[in-house]
Amino acid sequence: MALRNAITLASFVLAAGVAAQSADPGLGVNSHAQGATEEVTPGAGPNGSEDWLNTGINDGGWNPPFMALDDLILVDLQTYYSGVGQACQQYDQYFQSAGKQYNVSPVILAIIAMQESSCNANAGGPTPGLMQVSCDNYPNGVCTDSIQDNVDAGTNYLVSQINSSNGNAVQAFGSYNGWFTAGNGLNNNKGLTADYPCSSEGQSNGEPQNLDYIQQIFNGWMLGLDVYGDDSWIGTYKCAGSCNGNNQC
Ligand SMILES: *[C@@H]1O[C@H](CO)[C@@H](O)[C@H](O)[C@H]1NC(C)=O
Ligand SMILES: CC(=O)N[C@H]1CO[C@H](CO)[C@@H](O)[C@@H]1O
Repeated sequence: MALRNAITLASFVLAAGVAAQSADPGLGVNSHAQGATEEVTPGAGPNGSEDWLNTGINDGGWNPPFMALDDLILVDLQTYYSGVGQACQQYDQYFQSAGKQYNVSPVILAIIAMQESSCNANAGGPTPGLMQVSCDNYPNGVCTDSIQDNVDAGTNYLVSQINSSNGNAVQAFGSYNGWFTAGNGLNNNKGLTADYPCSSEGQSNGEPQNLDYIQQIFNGWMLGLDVYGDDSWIGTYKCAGSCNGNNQC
C-alpha cells in the first residue's frame, strides 16, 4: 500500500515538472460515472475517477463498475481528426466501414487505434497493425495485410467483449488490454490486481502492462487530449513494463 502511494506521488512530481496537471475539455461531467470531474486531472476526469474505473485493483481483484458505451462523453470525429487524432484520419474509411458493420461509433475505433499503435498501420509485434489485436480475431483466425481486416478484427473483439460483459464499456476496454475479472483462472482466480503484472505469472503472460489504460482512454483520448504527448500526465497507475523489486509496477 505504502509503496503504491509512493509511486503515485513520484509520478505526480514528475508530471508537475513537465506539463500542466489539468485540462478542461469543456464537455461537462458524466452523470453515469463516480468521482467524475469537469477538468481532467492525473487521476480523474469527466468519465469518472481512475480509482473508480480501477475498482478492486488495490484489494480483492478488479471489479469493473458499469458504464455503457453510449454513455461515455467523447469528442466528435471531426474534432478528433483535426486535433489529437490527426494521424488516424487517413484510415477513416476503415473506421467508418467497421463502425457501420458493428454499430460502433468510428471515433471510438480511431481512439483505440491511437492508444494501441499511435495510428500506425505498420506497427508490428504479435498483435500487429492499427488495432493491435491477436490474429485469432481475424476471419479464419489468420492475420492478413489488409487494414480493413485489422480494423474489423479489433472491432469484432471490442464488440464481443461488450456482449460478454452485458454492455459494460469499462470491462470491455479493460479486456482489450488483457485485464480480467475473477473466475478466469489467472492470478489464483482473482481478478487483476496491482501486483499481478509484476508477479511471475503476470510477467510470463506479458500482460497487462498498463494499469492506467482505462484512465488514458476514457479521460484522455476520448476528450481529445494527447496522452502520448503534452498530456502524458494523465493516469497514475503507470507500469510501462517496468517492475521494482517488490513485485509492483
Ligand atoms: C453481439 O451481440 C449481438 C446481439 O446479440 C449479436 O448480433 C452480435 O453478433 C454479437 N457480436 C459479437 C462480435 O459478438
Ligand atoms: C454521451 C453522453 O453525454 N452521455 C452522458 C454523459 O453525461 C452527461 C452529463 O451528465 C449526460 O447528460 C449524458 O447522458
